[in-house]
Amino acid sequence: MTPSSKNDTLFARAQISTPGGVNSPVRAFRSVGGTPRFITRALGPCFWDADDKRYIDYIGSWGPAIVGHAHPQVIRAVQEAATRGLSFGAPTEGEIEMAEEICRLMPSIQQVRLVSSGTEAAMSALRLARGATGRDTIVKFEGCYHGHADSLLVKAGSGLLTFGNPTSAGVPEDFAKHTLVLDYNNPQQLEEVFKTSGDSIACVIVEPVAGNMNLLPATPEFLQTMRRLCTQYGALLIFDEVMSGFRVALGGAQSLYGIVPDLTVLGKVIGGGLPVAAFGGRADLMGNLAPLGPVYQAGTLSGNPVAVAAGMSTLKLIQAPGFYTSLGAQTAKLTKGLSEAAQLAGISFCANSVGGMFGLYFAKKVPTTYTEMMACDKLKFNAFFHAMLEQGVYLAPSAFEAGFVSAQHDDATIDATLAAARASFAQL
Ligand code: KE4
Repeated sequence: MTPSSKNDTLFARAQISTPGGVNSPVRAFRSVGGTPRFITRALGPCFWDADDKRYIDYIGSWGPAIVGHAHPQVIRAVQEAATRGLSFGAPTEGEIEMAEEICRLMPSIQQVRLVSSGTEAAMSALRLARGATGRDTIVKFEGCYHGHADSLLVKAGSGLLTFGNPTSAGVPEDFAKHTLVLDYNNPQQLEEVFKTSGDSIACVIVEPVAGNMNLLPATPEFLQTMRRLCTQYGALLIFDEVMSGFRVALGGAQSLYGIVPDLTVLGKVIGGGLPVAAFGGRADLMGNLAPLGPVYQAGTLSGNPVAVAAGMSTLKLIQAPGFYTSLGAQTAKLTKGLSEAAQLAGISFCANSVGGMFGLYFAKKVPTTYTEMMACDKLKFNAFFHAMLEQGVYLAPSAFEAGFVSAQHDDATIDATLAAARASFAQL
């Protein structure tokens, strides 16, 4: 980074008034080192930093920018909505339209409630599962992230049952002890745990295509076992599709795997870049929510009309004929090209993709478990990250995050990325 960089100046200034200088930790570049880029504007597949340097963007706001940044139809929808007022604290027709669209696109969702973040959606889904079943124990998987609600900031504890230990200060042991943390893609372990504790399990929450330990798709057997055991023991299956929803396919991961969850958590794409998230599922479960039932959940800005306008406009654009065929093809072209470039440079590297999300691994083979993922060469990734950044390509600033392609990442954009990769791999 040149000493005169405006990013350095802004970062130094930001750290005075905001912890770590950022409003979400991953943005601080602490995993990869260096100075975060302060973005000034974005368009299509690109954004520009405070030094007016252009980057091809592969985080897309961590998923929401699937149609590309500042899409004219989305911007127009937001502008039109904003002229009618920003927030009313009263119901609007737009919320009905979004709820109907989500239910139509994801048939497992018979009723849905809109909220403002994925964290809020996952937290509410957990409370609903506990309220509907009268049980306290929840099951999650190491490496999956479902937002920062207390019950979910838990890592595998010691011992077979792996009762959780907090991953964050401020989470009481009494909260963590109700969270079982198991191994992703380990159906045998799941079977054992249900045999001993199944009757006390309120729900299993899983990212069906995990994107928060880098990209790690579930095996069909893992999800099928989960579905069977939840049904058998009266536990609820919650698919956290905040990242995979409308990203890996129009119907989300549940449509790819043919699994019907009891509840689904959504976010990111359904807001198109503005704060919209949601949780929904079987109507008999959703009927437990206030004002109908005993499970309380609320939000001042839930279903915000301007945010819903951005989300609805995005949901319309992703239903264009061939949208996912093209998105998947472009993403596969990227990962194939990166693997070829690494091979040319003699670098141990592989890549994977599902729909419009991808994973890059400095390893000999694509990881299928959390342990294999943690064994990937993080230092090599960090060096590659910075070499690409200098070349004007912005990857996720962590070896353990997924990447995202938008509908605007055309052949020229992918080819420019691959040229940057060839130069970057040569430096490793
Ligand atoms: P938010 O509260 O950040 O809107 O959503 C939490 C969440 C829930 N579930 C899944 C599967 C998620 O991926 C997320 C958030 N994803 C991260 C990306 N690793 C958001 C980026 C950030 O934390 O700044």
